[in-house]
Amino acid sequence: MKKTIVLLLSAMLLLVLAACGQDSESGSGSAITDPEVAASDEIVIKATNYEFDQPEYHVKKGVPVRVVYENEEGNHGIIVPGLNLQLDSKKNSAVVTPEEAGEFEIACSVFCGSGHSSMVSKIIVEE
Ligand SMILES: [Cu+2]
Repeated sequence: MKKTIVLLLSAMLLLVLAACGQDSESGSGSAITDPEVAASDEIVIKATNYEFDQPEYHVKKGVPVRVVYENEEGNHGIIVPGLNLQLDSKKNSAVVTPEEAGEFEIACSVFCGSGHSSMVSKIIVEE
């Protein structure tokens, strides 16, 4: 019973965090995600328990970039709502062409345990 309550509280906290994260970017989808586009750049995002390997990842506006996700420890995934991007250990790469400069939050897309809500990073799109 106690476990259920903790889980519920965590889920609620997550929703609150997700809601907060969204007002920094107006709407979703300032990027084109297309696996057929040839990427001219690449970033690799690695996840362990419970963090990503870098606090931020830099890409360039208008330049197709292949985003590769690597699960190094535990079971995680990434979701970047502002760039229409979601990857995990099954679908682990996509080509994204960011159309707007700015900061886009990365969160873990898998409820992985006690450190889940602290798994955040960002993709910075430069002009
Ligand atoms: Cu995680």
